[in-house]
Amino acid sequence: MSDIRNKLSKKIDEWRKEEKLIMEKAGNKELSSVTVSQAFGGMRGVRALICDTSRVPQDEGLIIRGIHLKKLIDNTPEEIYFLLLTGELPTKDELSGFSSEIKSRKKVPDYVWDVLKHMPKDSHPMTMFNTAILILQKESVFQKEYNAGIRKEDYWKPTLEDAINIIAKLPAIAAGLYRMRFNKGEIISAEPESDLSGDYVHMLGKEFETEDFYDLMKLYLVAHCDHEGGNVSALATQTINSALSDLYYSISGGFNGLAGPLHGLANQESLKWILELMNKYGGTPSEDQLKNFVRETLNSGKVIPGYGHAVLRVTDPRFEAFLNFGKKHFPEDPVFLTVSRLFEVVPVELKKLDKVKNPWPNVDAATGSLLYHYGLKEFSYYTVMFAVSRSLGLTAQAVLNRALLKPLIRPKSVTTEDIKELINSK
Ligand code: NMX
Ligand code: MLT
Repeated sequence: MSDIRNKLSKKIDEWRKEEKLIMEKAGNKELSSVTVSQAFGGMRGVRALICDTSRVPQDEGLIIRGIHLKKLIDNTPEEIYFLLLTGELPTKDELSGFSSEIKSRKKVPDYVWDVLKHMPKDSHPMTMFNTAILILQKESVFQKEYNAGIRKEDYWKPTLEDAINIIAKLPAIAAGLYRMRFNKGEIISAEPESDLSGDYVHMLGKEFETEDFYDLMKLYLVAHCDHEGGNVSALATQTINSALSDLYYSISGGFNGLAGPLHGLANQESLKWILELMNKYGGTPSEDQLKNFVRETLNSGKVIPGYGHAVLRVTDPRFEAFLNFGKKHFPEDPVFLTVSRLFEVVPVELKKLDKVKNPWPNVDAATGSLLYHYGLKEFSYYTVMFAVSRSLGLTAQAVLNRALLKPLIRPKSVTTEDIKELINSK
């Protein structure tokens, strides 16, 4: 048994005991009540899920296993994954064992490339990515062991195997489909000894192999890794997973949600919108031009992509991390400069609309400008990178849910008639 399995095994025993005690002492305590407007309104603010990998206080932003993202931006995705899974950053030895294991599982079966090659040439990169994950489903260790009759207490073990296999393969799939979809030439093979960030950069293409782009990739993979349990992709993933569908089914389903413009696709939409703005005014727009464009967008009934949030009520610390990266490396880049200036203008305009609960930027407002700067200009690809990172959190959440023997997710719905009766009954 390698370190992570031993470590998790011990921790899971403790977590199970802790949960039993909690259920005995507080099983009947109320966490949340639900109003009619919450039921009609996307369950916003209803506290009805347990997620221990991370939490998102509305005035602080992402906290991973008790550590604020701000303190983790120099860590590697491998360290963050260990942290998400076990609740602790790895020691040097633990990291070396865990990283070697990931490295040994990188190989993507040829049948994945065969299918991707036959997809329509204009398929969205997220469609290609999710298809690749779904095709890999036949590799699921969980499914094989479930069919062989594994005990429920042990479900987390093959789920962890699926999780590590997925994490190890996704950079190669993501980079390969980038080259395929955007005619960049042959697919580049993984380098056995490279870490996740380095290998992803290497497989995207020679033009990206610089120290600065490596640093951006590392930050990108860390900052998008998890955002508690209630966001669309996390909720969808865990709901699918709760039916004992394996992780391949679960995360490809969750990522179909990430591919929506109100969720992860907002990074594509944000850069597209910024380029339209720059195109309209022929370069870096003035403050008045920015205001006009924001107002025009709002007046036409569209949202400002990259702004607002269902939980946060402050500037997203992930946005701040990316903004600081741009300020350090290329403050005068015209697209990045436009992003920085929009940060001064958009919140002021959104505050004027009383209905917007959070006028501040979220993670998706700056990332596109950074990738664009380094020549990764195909913005329909950006959500794939978000998904590679988010697979860390989603798979870790699933391992924990299996470990804690979480049941089927099945809330109760009511009809509009039921609500009308509520009115009549006062
Ligand atoms: N631009 C214009 N209107 C907005 C914006 C925005 N950026 N954000 C919220 N609103 C509107 C929203 O559409 C709603 O209008 P209506 O009642 O007419 O439907 C109203 O303000 C109230 O919405 P909120 O309660 O503030 O936000 P909610 O929790 O419903 O939605 C988002 C959260 C993130 C979906 C919303 O802020 C939004 O659409 N933002 C733009 C898209 C985006 O950046 N998504 C990425 C989120 C992060 N991620 O990576 O997933
Ligand atoms: C996320 O990273 O998942 C987004 O910020 C959306 C959310 O948390 O609701």
